Amino acid sequence: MASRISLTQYLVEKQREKGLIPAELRLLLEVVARACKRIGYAVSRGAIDGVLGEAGSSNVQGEVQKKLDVIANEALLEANEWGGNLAAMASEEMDHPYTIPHRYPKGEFLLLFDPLDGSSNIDVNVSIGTIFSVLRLPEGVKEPGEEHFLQPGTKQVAAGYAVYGPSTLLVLTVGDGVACFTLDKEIGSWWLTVERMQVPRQTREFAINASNARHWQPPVKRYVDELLAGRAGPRGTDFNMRWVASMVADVHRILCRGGIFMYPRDDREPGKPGKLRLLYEANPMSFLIEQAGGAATNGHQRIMEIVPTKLHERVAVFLGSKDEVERVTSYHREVSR
Ligand code: AHM
Ligand code: MG
Repeated sequence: MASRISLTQYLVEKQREKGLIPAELRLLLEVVARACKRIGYAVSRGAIDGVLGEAGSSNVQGEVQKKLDVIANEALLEANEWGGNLAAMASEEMDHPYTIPHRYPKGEFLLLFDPLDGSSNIDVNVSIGTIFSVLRLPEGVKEPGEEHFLQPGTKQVAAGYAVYGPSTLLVLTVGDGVACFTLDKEIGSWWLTVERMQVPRQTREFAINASNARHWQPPVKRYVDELLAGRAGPRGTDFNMRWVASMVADVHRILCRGGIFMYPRDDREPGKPGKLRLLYEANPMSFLIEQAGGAATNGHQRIMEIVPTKLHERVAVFLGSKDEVERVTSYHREVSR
């Protein structure tokens, strides 16, 4: 049997050979990966364990929580609170950050997550996932508060996601490229299955929820109309469209074969800058995409350079193959000029 590289070995090598990550970060990532195994297991049990359907509660953004949203959130909190590597955690499903209970030692990292992304797909057996991001607690801070999470994405020291699909995958960056691991459910190990994911610069595939087309702003309309015009239009080629409605699944496809993912700001609720959350979704995905050679903007600026002003901040997202992200961003800039 060809020798395989496990997640542990991959991380130990990053720590030892390249000095890229401290031991505490390695341990933290292993715990996150373990929690993802647990979540993947709960997801796979579905109706057998009665975990489908609504939990009967809402989160801070007023969205109805599914039972599995709550289970996944708990799994991440429980797995990560005692390890001694974290100062606090923040989640899409919790109003405020979760500080590490006093009975456990505190570490220097902050963990942020969307415990179960793709809520509309939970009950219909379509791929969903967990997205996470790791920041460092600013130096000198003893008691972490909400304000310490408000760091731009460029400060992330690690980010990744798990996809609960036909295979359970973990896609990870510690700032040295993007690696993909596949869960071997019999043995319980994550095996390295793609060492360096690369997003092709060009693409002929795009992802957007087109049911919102009537609310789009002019630069997005212009860009998508040009794609839809196909060979006869200004782009002179036919484009294909895909929309899973699970960001993890859409981004994973783009990491595998290219494409552009868009969730723009639109005119439905003019005060709301997009649907997706900057800290739990846009930043970790932007870090991964950039590490794989792609680009990510909010139409005007690089997502990872946005300085957040609140924990649950939302943002417009254009990410994926560089040439396409640059094109749609330039259409926005033309309008603002
Ligand atoms: P969620 O975190 O509540 O699941 O919402 C985020 C999801 C993304 O995974 C996906 O890209 C998007 O919402 C789909 O939105 P829509 O249903 O409007 O197409
Ligand atoms: Mg989400």
